[in-house]
Amino acid sequence: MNKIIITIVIIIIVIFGGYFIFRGADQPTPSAPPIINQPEAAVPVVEEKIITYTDSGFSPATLTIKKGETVVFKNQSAQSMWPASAFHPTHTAYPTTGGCLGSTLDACKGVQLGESWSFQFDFVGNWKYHDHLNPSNFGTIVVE
Ligand SMILES: [Cu+2]
Repeated sequence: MNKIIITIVIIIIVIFGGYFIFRGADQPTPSAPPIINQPEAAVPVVEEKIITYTDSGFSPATLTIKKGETVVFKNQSAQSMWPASAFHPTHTAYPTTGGCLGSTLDACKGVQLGESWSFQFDFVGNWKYHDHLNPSNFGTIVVE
């Protein structure tokens, strides 16, 4: 008789114990709010449009950009480079004035190895340019 009572008590303990264990597992654990690790003001990332000048010329030869974007001409050649608007030697194809010889699309000096020169294109069109120091090297900026 005692064994039966003890067995029933053990079964009840196991059932209730299991009930409480599973009930506890079902309850969602409170979680901390996600930590947002971002600066308060998002800084717009401006993609650099780069043209590399090597001994074999400007690369890419034709670069397509959007109006208002800036192109960086990087000199990685053995000589100085002087990016300037077509056409050599007047440099008047790009529709601005006030440059050294014609339009403002003109570096106005030889850009040394490792240096760069940047120009912002504000007019839609196909703008040809060349190296004023070596006019056989040229390229085109397509502004859309
Ligand atoms: Cu020129």
